[in-house]
Amino acid sequence: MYANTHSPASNRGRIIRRTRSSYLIRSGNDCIEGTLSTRLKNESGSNPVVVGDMVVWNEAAQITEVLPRHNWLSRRSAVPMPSSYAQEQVLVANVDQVVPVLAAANPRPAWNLLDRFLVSAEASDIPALIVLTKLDLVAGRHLQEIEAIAEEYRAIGYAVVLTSTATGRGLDELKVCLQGRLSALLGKSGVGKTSLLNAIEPGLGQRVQATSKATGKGRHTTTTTEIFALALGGALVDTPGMREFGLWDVDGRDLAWFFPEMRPFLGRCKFGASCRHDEEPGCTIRKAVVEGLISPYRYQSYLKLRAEA
Ligand SMILES: Nc1nc2c(ncn2[C@@H]2O[C@H](COP(=O)(O)OP(=O)(O)OP(=O)(O)O)[C@@H](O)[C@H]2O)c(=O)[nH]1
Ligand SMILES: [Mg+2]
Ligand SMILES: [Zn+2]
Repeated sequence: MYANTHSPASNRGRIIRRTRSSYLIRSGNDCIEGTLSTRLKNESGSNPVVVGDMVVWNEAAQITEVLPRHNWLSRRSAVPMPSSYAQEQVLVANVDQVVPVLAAANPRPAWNLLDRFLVSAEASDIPALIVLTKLDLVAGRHLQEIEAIAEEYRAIGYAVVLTSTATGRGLDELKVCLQGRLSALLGKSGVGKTSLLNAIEPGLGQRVQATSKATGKGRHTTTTTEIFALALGGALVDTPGMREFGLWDVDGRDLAWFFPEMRPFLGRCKFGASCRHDEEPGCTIRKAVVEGLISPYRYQSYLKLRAEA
């Protein structure tokens, strides 16, 4: 149904889905299918309009303007090419929180990928909520390990929810964290992002698919980024699974700042701001790792990202 385009207030809305040739815009209770105006098509940069953007369209249902973004989450373009040609890929804009999702098993949790999401969220000034799901698949020592790691992230200050769509564990707690907010689910293929969406909003019935038995890898069941409104208030952005997440526009010198547990130690290294917190003598960050004040795993993530930045 087309909105009344004569009233200036009505031709504004939010991009809720993007396909190859068109954009689905929600405005109040209406959905409008729009295309890009010639001016926006010619705009430099690869992501003039992304899911979450607030836009204005004209009588021909052409998007003519993108309102300034409050925030956006980007990664380095996954296309393999010389890094000098790397491009920014904006995944989503104007969200209230990002929700990295990891499976306790099948596929195994990718903690470094989680740290990439967290650093990127910190750099974009977007709060993060960590969801560990498929908890029904682990028991005993494996379960204790997952719970211990969850505690480490809580100690840093992140909210962590442990869920299972098979048993219903943690879903009520998750709902409280999602209520009234626009939250973006992020994670590898097959971790259970769409399953969480379906569990929270049973009417949706979005397609999910078993991970490949042979490889344990996901099958990329979700292929488009889309916003789904939640009956409890707020909305979820479901995204296609991501295997890689290269940081975009994060200066190596700022990287430690985006590990919140490192902040209290910054500025006190012997070599001051030029310290890479690697092998330098008198490094307060490495000292904090040795003293058990910073998780060695998080520090390894830091070093890995530092080498890339
Ligand atoms: N045992 C168990 N299986 C789950 C759980 N959540 C999801 N699954 C299964 O995991 C598989 C993948 O789930 P999806 O929800 O499609 O995963 P996804 O993250 O959306 O994957 P992509 O769309 O490819 O990114 C499906 O077979 C689900 O039934 C869970 O809590 N426990
Ligand atoms: Mg999915
Ligand atoms: Zn240092």
